[in-house]
Amino acid sequence: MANRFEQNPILTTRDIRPSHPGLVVECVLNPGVFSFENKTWLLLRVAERPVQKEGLISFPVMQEDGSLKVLEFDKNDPDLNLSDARLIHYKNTTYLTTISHLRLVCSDDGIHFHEPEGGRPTKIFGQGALETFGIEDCRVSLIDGVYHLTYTQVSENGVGVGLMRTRNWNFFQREGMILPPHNKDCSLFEEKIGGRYFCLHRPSGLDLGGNFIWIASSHDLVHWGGHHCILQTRPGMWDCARVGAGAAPIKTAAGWLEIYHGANFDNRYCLGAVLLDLEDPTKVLARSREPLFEPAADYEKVGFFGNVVFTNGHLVKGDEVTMYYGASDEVICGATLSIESILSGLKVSSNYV
Ligand code: MAN
Repeated sequence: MANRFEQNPILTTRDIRPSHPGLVVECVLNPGVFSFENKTWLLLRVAERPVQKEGLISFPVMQEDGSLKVLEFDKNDPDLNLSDARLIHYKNTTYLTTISHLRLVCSDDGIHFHEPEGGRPTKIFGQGALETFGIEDCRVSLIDGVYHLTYTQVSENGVGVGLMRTRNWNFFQREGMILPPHNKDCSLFEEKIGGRYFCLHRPSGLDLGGNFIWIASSHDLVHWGGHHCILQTRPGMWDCARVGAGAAPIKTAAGWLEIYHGANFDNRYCLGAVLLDLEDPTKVLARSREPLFEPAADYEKVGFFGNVVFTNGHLVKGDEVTMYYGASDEVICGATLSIESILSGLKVSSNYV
């Protein structure tokens, strides 16, 4: 159903220059995608850390003045837990092994990407107390002629959703945190429905509830209410541990089509589809029983955090979705999918929500 680009992976850590001397790019992943000035653009997530020294683990955190401070632990410290490549647990505190910022690259063919010419700013860093551990996984939605960037803000205060807006990719209006912790995977619908804006988002329930997809509405894209939980995890299935929205929902005659990620308890991340009612997107019409896309190629199975395919960006042209995705949390790949064939796959399992 999906055709991977022959050139995959299309971007690796070797293609990306570190943002500061002394840092190493460990992962380039999970890009937001948009069209601008007749080119395809990716807003990459670039994850970095210092060159690692023997016996130590070190990682940077951003201070409120924008400078980086490197924290360092002895790998043999009994209070240290490094069992997840993405995280450092030390006593009662959790840190990230890398710090991420967002980086712009562009392309004429959608396959070969390079830094834009002409002095345009290419790096977006975290700012302030809610982004000291970095910013991640940006969705880009074009709404009323303005690009809206919803992204994950990480700090010791928790993980939440931030919003920035830009018309020209030169000046960015930062709107701050729009959904407080624990929340991520926020994708905006690109038009109003019944006079209101809508978003999909993913709060995490503690003890009760879980990592489920919710929908909310707003009059200004900053203040959100009218919350409904629309998609839960499914016991025993590929999406039993967590689900989260991908890029902006795609408007089709049958409903809003959303490509979402789901993971099991082994942290194997696959992609599935869900169809929402056109007029009332709080109604789920259908959901994939089997994954639409799963880790199969070597670069999707082995890497910084293997067995992961994760998407938060695509372009749609007629029936074709060109989806960009992070593989193994380390490299960027592309694939094309047909909307018609996703929808006909959903028909087969349409009463299975
Ligand atoms: C989370 C996010 C993503 C990441 C996946 C897999 O859902 O932090 O950035 O790709 O985990 O590690």
